[in-house]
Amino acid sequence: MPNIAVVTDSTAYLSKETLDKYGITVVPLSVVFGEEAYEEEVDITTDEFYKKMSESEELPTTSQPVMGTFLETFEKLGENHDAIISIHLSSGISGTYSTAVTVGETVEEVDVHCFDSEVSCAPQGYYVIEAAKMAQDGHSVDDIMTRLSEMRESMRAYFVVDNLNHLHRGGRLNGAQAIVGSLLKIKPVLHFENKLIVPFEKVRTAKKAVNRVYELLDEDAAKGEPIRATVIHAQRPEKAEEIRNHLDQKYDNLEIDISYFGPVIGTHLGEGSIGIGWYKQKD
Ligand code: MYR
Repeated sequence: MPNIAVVTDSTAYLSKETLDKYGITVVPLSVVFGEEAYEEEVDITTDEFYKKMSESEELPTTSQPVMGTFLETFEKLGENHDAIISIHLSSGISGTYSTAVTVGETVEEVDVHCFDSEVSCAPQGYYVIEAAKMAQDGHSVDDIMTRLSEMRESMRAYFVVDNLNHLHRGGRLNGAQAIVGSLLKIKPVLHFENKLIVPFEKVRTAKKAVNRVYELLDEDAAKGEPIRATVIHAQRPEKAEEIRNHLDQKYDNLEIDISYFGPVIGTHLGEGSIGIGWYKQKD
């Protein structure tokens, strides 16, 4: 039975309980306030981060893990594993994946297989959990990588931000440059296309935007297949709970989680953002 280690980065925002249960290793990204860098959820909690951001005159920035962190992680895991699967946030919004690939190629002790989730947050976490479960069950690297690609076919993530300035300022909003002025006054539904964040549809109010995401979920959920969904929020637990209750009452083929936008992603989306992600589970 192969002994495969699963690595991800902190933007999957997996709970300690999940990390311990599946033996997942996390490489943290950081938020930077002025001269001070904080590894997210190591040096700064999500609550502390949003408080600090709201009080800070200068908005924070983010940084990906340095090569040395990946090297140390891969080499250590290589001591007692046959292979490593390293799953990261979309390569279109961060250099994390490509750093993992570069470092993975230099490590001699162990084969490193990197997977670009083409998304982030809890949807990325779903890939990580699936890979870790399969590794525990003794599946091969090939089987796991094939399943991750299959999951990507049905993975969806839509999100709505309270204020587009964060995304715009951080340079992570694509396909909207020409209309950004007018976009800043409305609430577009955003999603990933070819690894980049682009407006999916322009909607005038946050309520209409969330309703539009319900319609999109409806198209998939109506097929009756088992779906795992997550409501992701940036300091809006009540709203997330309301959406979860709504979805829970409407469908019986949906397993719904609540998750959050932690410091690094919160830097780029801002407080108040809400997202819904889902994928088709194995029958
Ligand atoms: C870095 O500095 O390398 C990190 C950059 C992170 C950019 C995050 C942009 C927003 C991502 C939204 C994800 C929503 C998933 C449902």
